[in-house]
Amino acid sequence: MTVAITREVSPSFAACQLTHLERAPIDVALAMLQHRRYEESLVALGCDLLRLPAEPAFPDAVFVEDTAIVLDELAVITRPGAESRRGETDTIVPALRPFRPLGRLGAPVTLDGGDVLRIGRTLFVGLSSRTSPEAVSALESLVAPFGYRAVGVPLTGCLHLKSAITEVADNTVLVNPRWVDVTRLGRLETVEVDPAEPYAANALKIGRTVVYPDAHQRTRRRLERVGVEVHPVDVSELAKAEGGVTCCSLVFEATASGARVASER
Ligand code: CIR
Repeated sequence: MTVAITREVSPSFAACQLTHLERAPIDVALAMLQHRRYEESLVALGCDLLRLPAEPAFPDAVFVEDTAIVLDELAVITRPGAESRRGETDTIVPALRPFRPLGRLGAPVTLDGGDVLRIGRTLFVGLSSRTSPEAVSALESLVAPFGYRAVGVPLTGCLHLKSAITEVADNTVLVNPRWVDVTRLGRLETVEVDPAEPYAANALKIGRTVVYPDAHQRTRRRLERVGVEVHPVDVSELAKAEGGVTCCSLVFEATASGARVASER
């Protein structure tokens, strides 16, 4: 069973953090509707949805990806880089506990889950404004017992590593080469975003399909040309908050005992 943890859009969403975008008016009711449609897409693709209630005190709490890294063997609770987001992890801990043993990154390191791209047994960690260089070794010390390594990756021009690169099929990544040097990630097949669509590198892979913003039609055609199946979603209001499709969920396989707990809810 595939589980997707999401969190409803906060009523204070318009007060979100912004790093690279100018603040544009956000229609919060529309953001809530788009988010609901996004959740429906996850269910249509076979996920069992675990929706957490909105957090009025945390405008960015819909972006649950930043609060945890869920691996097969454990989940690591992060320490988000933006101070306004630190408290978001408090309700993620009980949500993940039924599914995985938990590790936790402690002060002073900071790390946003959006900076962590797992390819096989390697966790690539974006050295963004949110993630401290020391987070790489701190993360590695938690995951090394399970055979993972962590590798820091420099970034320019974007918020998180997964704004610049995501996995769209086995050993294949979608990348904006202006924001990250993909050769640092080893030998991978690459699809580059259309240069007119710099924000198009964030795709959420579920099975053989990617959930993908319908705003990026040119890059969508590039994905389809290489055989990636695209499930489009309209996330225009979430994008105004610098959120993409990976940011809004934590997707993972439930263990047998986790599956039992989830269905008992
Ligand atoms: C922030 O700046 O933290 C939010 N407005 C956007 C976070 C997006 N999360 C992600 O890319 N993983």
